[in-house]
Amino acid sequence: MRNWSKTMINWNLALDSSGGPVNGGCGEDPKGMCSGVLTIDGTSVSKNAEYYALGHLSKFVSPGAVRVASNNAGDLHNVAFKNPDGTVALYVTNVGGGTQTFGVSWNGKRVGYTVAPGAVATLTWPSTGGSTSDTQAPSAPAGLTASGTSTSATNLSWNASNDDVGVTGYVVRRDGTQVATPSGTSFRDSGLSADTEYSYTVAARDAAGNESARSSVLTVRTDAPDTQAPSAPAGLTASGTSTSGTNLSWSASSDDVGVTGYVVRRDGTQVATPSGTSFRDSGLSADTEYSYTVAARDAAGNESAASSPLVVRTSQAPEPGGPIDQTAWYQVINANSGKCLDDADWSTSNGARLQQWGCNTPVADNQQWQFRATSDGYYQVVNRHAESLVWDVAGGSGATGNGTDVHLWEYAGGVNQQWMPTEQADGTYTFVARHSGKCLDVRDVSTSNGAGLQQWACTGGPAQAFSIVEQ
Ligand SMILES: [Ca+2]
Ligand SMILES: [Ca+2]
Repeated sequence: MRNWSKTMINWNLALDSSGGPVNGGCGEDPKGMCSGVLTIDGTSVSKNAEYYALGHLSKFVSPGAVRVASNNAGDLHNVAFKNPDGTVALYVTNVGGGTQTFGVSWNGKRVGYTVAPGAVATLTWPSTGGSTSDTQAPSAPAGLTASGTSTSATNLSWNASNDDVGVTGYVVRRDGTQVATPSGTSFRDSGLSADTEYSYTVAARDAAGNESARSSVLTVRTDAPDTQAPSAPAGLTASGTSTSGTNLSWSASSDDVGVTGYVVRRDGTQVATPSGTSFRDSGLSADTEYSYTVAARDAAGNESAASSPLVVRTSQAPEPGGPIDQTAWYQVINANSGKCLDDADWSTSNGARLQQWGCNTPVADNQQWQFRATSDGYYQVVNRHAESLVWDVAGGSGATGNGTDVHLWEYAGGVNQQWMPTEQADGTYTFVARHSGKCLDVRDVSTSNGAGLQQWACTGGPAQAFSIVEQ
């Protein structure tokens, strides 16, 4: 069957174990030349290769089938047939002594299979709808049109073709070169050059590979690039300006194609690219002037001239004072432990420990503190027993790490000796060190007498919250 034969005859249905009986015609070695579908040895019946060949081929290869291909892949001898109904059968036999695994690729798909030594297998594929007898090409596609053409792409569409069996797809050619084989009646061609003419044709194909005549040629010219910048934004204004932020807004620009967004610059540096006509700038310093401009952009990257600059001055920080009376003395009580901040051991020396301790009754001087304004909302915090000593982050202005000890030291104007009290919604305060921006914090969230104080990144937790009680 592998060598184009059109039929196969097995002479012997059943022979004995020595290949007989024979009546000549089997050559010198009857057993080597004649074999039956079955071998009968006493009461034992065994099936020979012919048995399986007959079974597989008669079941899967129909009358009128054509041989497609055949090869010997090592010990795997094979032959494939295409049946009149379009189905395909692949017959494989393993003539070697070991198990063989193989793969078959067909129509873009792949299948793997394993056959034991001496075994045969038949793999079949369904009809693709094509027929070996389809020799008629589809009709040429009509109605080829382009839409949505941009500087770099165009959408092509056309009317479906007809075929005696069935159209399976189309071939799109740009300037005579195939660029796509869509199965449907449209295709978006992209990656084109701007302001350039392209000629398209489309042809239809059927499953047998017959290709129709090409459609009429459609010429498409891509758009010229957008080189015109939008108009400069007008009406730049600021509102809601605080100590640290401001809301900018402006009037929309216009463009020959379309504005896609804006560029906001603060003191000449780009800070945002909003798509709309407003932006809130934040993270600003208090009581500081900033100069803003806004420009518009289109999709091609053309940028307009800048708007007229707008100068915004942020608000001043709150004046020292507020709810804190600078002449009063206060207990400072941790919200987590309920204990009072305390000059440990009534020390009057630099380096004295700042600790928490149960609040004394009557209130002791070493548990009373006064807030004395320095500048910009910061205070030095003075102990009543040792008025020269204030809360001080150990190590000076460079000591900004989490866990750095806060102790008591003579006030010398250092930024590590100044604290900003900020009242929370529940009436407690956080105290932020001026040099580090970190919060006064009871070490290890302790509730014990003698626990020390440290600075730590502000968390909003109760170990960083304190109530102040005026004496
Ligand atoms: Ca056809
Ligand atoms: Ca433009």
